Amino acid sequence: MKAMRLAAAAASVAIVGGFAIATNTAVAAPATCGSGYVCLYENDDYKGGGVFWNKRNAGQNLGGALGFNDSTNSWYNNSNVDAKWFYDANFQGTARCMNSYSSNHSMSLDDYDEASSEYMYGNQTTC
Ligand SMILES: [Ca+2]
Ligand SMILES: [Ca+2]
Repeated sequence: MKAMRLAAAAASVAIVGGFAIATNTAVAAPATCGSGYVCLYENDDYKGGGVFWNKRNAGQNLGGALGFNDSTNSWYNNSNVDAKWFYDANFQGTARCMNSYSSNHSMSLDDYDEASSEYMYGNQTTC
């Protein structure tokens, strides 16, 4: 996971020493992803419909009423805690980290349209 963390940090230029700093070169959070939220998007580059979650130490299934099962192509974690998304419902199956203040504007083809649940932690040490 270290490589993923470094890649994410390089992409967002938002993590320095574990806290976020604002710089001119930082990739700004999408307008749709408010401070404190983990945001999943239907399409690349934070476009399409989204699911926005800000409850710590809690998660949700993306199917059912949300209608977002196997839909996620990009995500933005605009919070100071780690989160994960899972291939299967109820936080099961392969898990992928969404480190605090990081993002992925285009997930790998393997991960495309796979997310079925997500969980937001209460710390920066889970991922
Ligand atoms: Ca999609
Ligand atoms: Ca799935």
